[in-house]
Formats: sequence, structure tokens, C-alpha cells
Amino acid sequence: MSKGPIFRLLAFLAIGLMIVILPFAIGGTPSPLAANPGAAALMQQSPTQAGQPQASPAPAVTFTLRTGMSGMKLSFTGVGGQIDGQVNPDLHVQTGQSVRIILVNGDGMLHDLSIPDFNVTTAQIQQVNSQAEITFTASKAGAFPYFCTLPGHRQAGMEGKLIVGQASPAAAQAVVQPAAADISRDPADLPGPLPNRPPQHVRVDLVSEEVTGQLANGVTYTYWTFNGKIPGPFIRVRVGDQVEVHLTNPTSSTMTHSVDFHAVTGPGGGATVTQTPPGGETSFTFTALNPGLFIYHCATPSVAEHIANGMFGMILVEPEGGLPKVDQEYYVMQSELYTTGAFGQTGHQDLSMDKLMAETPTYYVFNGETDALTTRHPLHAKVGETVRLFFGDAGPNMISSFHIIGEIMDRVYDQASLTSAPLTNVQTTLVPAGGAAVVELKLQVPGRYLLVDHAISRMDLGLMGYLLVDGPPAPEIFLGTPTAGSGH
Ligand SMILES: [Cu+2]
Repeated sequence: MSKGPIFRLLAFLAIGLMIVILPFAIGGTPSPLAANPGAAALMQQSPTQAGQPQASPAPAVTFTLRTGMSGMKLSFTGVGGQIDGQVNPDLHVQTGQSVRIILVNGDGMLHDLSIPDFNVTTAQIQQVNSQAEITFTASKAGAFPYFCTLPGHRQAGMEGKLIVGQASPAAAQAVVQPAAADISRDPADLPGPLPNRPPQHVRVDLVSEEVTGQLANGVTYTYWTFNGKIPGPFIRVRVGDQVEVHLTNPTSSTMTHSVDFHAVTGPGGGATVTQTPPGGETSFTFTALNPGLFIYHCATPSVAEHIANGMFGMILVEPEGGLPKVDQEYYVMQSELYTTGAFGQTGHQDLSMDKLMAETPTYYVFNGETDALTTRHPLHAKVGETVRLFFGDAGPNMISSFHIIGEIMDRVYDQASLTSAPLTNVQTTLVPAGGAAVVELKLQVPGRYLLVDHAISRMDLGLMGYLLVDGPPAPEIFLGTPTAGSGH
């Protein structure tokens, strides 16, 4: 039963495979050597060239991008070579290289592709499978956006990066920023229902952590968090519990922090006794008198700044006897960020106090970042299951018109009041800043459902989540064939 020989054989096969595949996995489809992409790619990226002045210009490189929809987003999708199938792929070329980009229309909408930094824009094309192209010399190193110039298309997702000057691994490092930390909390990260028990003493430990994470693709931000993730930990107690809260602020912090629980009956919700300087610890105890789903947040001036930077979470105070049983529970919080740079501007972004005071957000996000509930941690369920969403709106300022595209909410505990009868059969539910709702739905048709705020411009400013439902088709409820370019 020794696994040694098998592992050695697998390792040998894997290394052999990498030697065969690696040359093909570098770069786009080089031309004029397209007939032998492997050899061309090797020439393009050969180690003897890496980091050295080149004796002769690198061969021309060709990329093909197809327009289409991915989810509810418009996008360019790579065709062929390393970028095949990638949405808005990074296009890597060498400095001085001749670059050809072929744009193929995949959706029948009017599109083009422009790289203003190199003064090139394709013709506009609309017919499905029609093509347009640009050729230019990548004369300067750096990362440059390519995008569609049709009104709204860039905002709707048609944007990627041309990265010039990646001859050596060191240069690549300098140009392509490593993906920043994921600060978003997985919406499945919450404790399960409490056992049926009498009230008891519960200790809650919060740490105010200032961490740099990825706000969006190519965009980083220094978040202020509770326990390193956004939202902070989901706290679950029952009515009557005595909750002992400890807030620790590490010495590495730059700010004083605090916490205000909306579940607290008492001054400041705890904020008056938890103003905690770097290196300090504070605590207080409260009795959870009222059941419900409540926000907690930092309440150190400027409160708006501390909330915008990510200092919020929720506490569920279960009513006596708990909540009805469901198959899946998820923890989702909406908030908005106010950055100095415009939406999508790459690099590290700082908070804009002017935008914050004017209440003109740059980004709207679920669980702290634009990709939190799409590519990073989508919600999952199976046909036939019931799902409960603990949904909170941290603000700091905006009201959420919470909606799930393609679903009807079977029950909504409006304003997160768990002692009132829930609303039934709701399309969109209003959640105030600093408020919450508990939403329940049963899934009957498989597919991808989108969590949005139906103040729908916000979808183009980062606010979207996926609920992925697996299971057999239900043609008696929904019957249809996807249209061309609709993705899935
Ligand atoms: Cu704070």
C-alpha cells in the first residue's frame, strides 16, 4: 500500500507535462510565427533575452479579443494563446514590440477598443463576428488601460490592461502588482443556530486591525476592520444573554477605535466606554434585551470615515426558541467607499474626505470589495433548498434597495424585526444605512442569481454578488434558451 512509487511517477509526469506546456503558456499568439506558437513564444521569452538589451526587436505579437457579456457585465474575452477564455485579460508585451489586437464582435452590440496611451482605437463594429484591428508599437513600458469607448461600456466592464516591458521576472514584478490580500469575509463564515438554551454569559473579542487589501482589480485600499475581515465577525447570541465585549487595538494601529452595538441598551451602544487608543484594550458588558439583527460599527470621529474604511459587522440576537430552520445561511453587508481616484483607477487609493462629506461614493461593495461575492466567495445553494440572508447596510450613508435578480423573496423580516410577522413575496426591500433585513427564499430553478442594489447604477460601481444554484432544470417554472453573447 506504499504511495511512494505512485507519487514519484505522478511528479515525473507533472514535470514532463510542464516542460511540454510551459512554452505554449507564455504570451499571446505571436505573429508571423503563428503557425508554430510554441517556438515563437520561446523566442519571445527566451531566458537569454531576459533582462538584457535585445539584439533585434522581438517578433510581432497578436492578441484576439471577443466582445460579449459575462454575468451582467460587458467584457472582452481572450481568444487563443495564454489569454484564451480569460475575461479582460492582461496583455503582456515587450517594450518596443509590434502589437496587433484583433477585436471580434461576439454580441451584436456596437463596440470598439481603444488604448489612448498609444493613440490607437479600432473602428466601431456591430455585426456578430465582424472584426476590426489596431497595430502599434509598444514604445513605452508600463501598464495601460484598453477599453471600449462606447458610452457606458467601460463602466459596464469592458476594460483590461496592456502591460508593456515584462522582459525579466524583476521587471514583471515591477509592472504587475501581486494580487493584494483578500479582506472580504466569506458570506458562509458565520456560526450556526444556537441550541435551545437558557440565557448565559457570552464573551466577544474584537480586534481593530488596519490592513491593506484589494478593493478591486488592480486597486488597493488600507481598510480598518474588526478582526481583519469585512464585515467583522458575525456574533450570535440569544435574547437575555449577558454579552461581555472586549476591544483590543494593536500597537501598530494609527487610530483610536471603538464599537457601538445597535443591540445595546446604554450610552453610545458601548462607544462611550470603548474608545481605545493604539496598544489599549477596553471592555463592557450588556444584556441583549431585544431580539433582532443589529449592526455594530466603530464610533470614533470621524465616524463616517471609520465605517467607510470597513469597521462594521452584525450581531444576531435570536428570539426565544430561535429562528425557523433553513438549509443555508449567509452573511452579506453592503457599504460604500470614497476614494481619491476615480472608479477603476488602478494603484493604491486613499479616502477622499471631500467625497465622503458630499456623500458621493466612488465604490459600492458587498463584503468590502468588488469581487467579494462574485469570483471570491459566491453564495451557493441547491434546487429545493431554503436560504436565509442576514443582510446589513453599513452605509455610511447610502440606503440599499436590496434585490435578487431572478428571485422573489418569500419572506422578509423588514427592518430586521424578528418579532413582527415577516412580509411575504417581496421583490425589493429597502434597508436603511445602519439597518438590516433578514431575507428567506426557496430556490426552485438552477442558475446564477445576482444580488444587487436596485439603485442600479451601483452595479457599475462594484456592487454585485452571485447566488449559484445547482440542480436539475425546472422547465415547468422556467423554460428558455440563452441568447448569443449572454454568457451564463
Ligand atoms: Cu475605528
